Amino acid sequence: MKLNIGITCYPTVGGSGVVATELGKHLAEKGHKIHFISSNIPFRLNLWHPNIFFHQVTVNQYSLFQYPPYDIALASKMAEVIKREKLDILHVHYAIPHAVCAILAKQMAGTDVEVVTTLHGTDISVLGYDSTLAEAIKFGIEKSDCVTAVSHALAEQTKELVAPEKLIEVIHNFIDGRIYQKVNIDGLKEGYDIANDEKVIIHVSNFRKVKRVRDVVTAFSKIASKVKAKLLLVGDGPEMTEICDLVEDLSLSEKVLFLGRQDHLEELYSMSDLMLLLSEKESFGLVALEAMACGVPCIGTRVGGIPEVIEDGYNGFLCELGDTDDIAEKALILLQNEELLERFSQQALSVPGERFEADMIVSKYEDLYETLLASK
Ligand code: GMT
Repeated sequence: MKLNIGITCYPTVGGSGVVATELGKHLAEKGHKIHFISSNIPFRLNLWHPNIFFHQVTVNQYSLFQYPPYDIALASKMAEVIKREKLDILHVHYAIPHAVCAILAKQMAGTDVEVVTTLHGTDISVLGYDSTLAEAIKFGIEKSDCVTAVSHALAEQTKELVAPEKLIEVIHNFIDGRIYQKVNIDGLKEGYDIANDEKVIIHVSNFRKVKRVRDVVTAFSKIASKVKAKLLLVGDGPEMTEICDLVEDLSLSEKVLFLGRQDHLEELYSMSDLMLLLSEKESFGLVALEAMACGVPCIGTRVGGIPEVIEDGYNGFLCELGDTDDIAEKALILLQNEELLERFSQQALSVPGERFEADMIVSKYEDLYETLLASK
């Protein structure tokens, strides 16, 4: 059955936007009509396809309003698209504000479009320290027709914090194996002035406090005191200045490359030997999966959904949050043993295809949509 599906996500950089956009692209390739409804074209929507449409939400600023009413404008645009495009499904990513807007839009439109909400983590981590949105998050979850979470850890945490009267189905994230694979990196190391015998460690994030980039740099300084290595820091965000200062204080300026936001991460992963993902909150850890698909073992913290992605002692290691001694020790076990590093790299390569393959995960969403529509 070919469906008309609306998708709303945060269009800026971020794993949830990546997953929502990739889902839309894959569904379009399978013949469904996909309507992205958002404030901007999602940054990964870099593909022309006759089944993909984009509906922009614009908010006018009137002096009467102290704050621009974005959520109302979004709900209104959703209602317009639901009616005009006869949407069967409206799939939103994040309860706040998207699920709440979708529920309002469904009422405005007066149709029986099915609202599917996928939780990616920040709703729940925000709730952990700020209860002002608690009722809205609970409402968004309970009034959606179906709710999914990107990891078992997130589903459990949602149950504990929100206690919704709703079943939360787990559908893991996925990556496109056509993009994330080991690619030819001839000349790339040279381009970055990295010697052939130097190990490359990579960290990719939005440099928020929860990503603990300080721990990445601290662990790297311990690693670099034992092996020749460079650290690639990819991304940008609020912690950047502090991290630059730390790199200087630790006299690591020659060894740390700040690459900022980058496209074509598959090339950077392909020249890396190890990824560090040392977050204090992480509902899934999409970057670890991307890195593994390019043959990069990962060291991650035993936090949130990370243990559902990294298999300790098989394609990487799990460490306790903030234990930079142990993290450095585990990294050195790999970096000082070529044979082991190669084995972990091979084992990492097979993970995305086995458990997080795009077609398999996209089919799970299609099944879920069809079940919902059949139960009407
Ligand atoms: O990690 C972030 O700060 C970005 C955030 C987002 O909204 O894109 O990522 C969340 O969703 C991703 C896709 O499901 C997950 O891979 C990330 O683990 C999750 N981030 C957190 O839980 C902190």
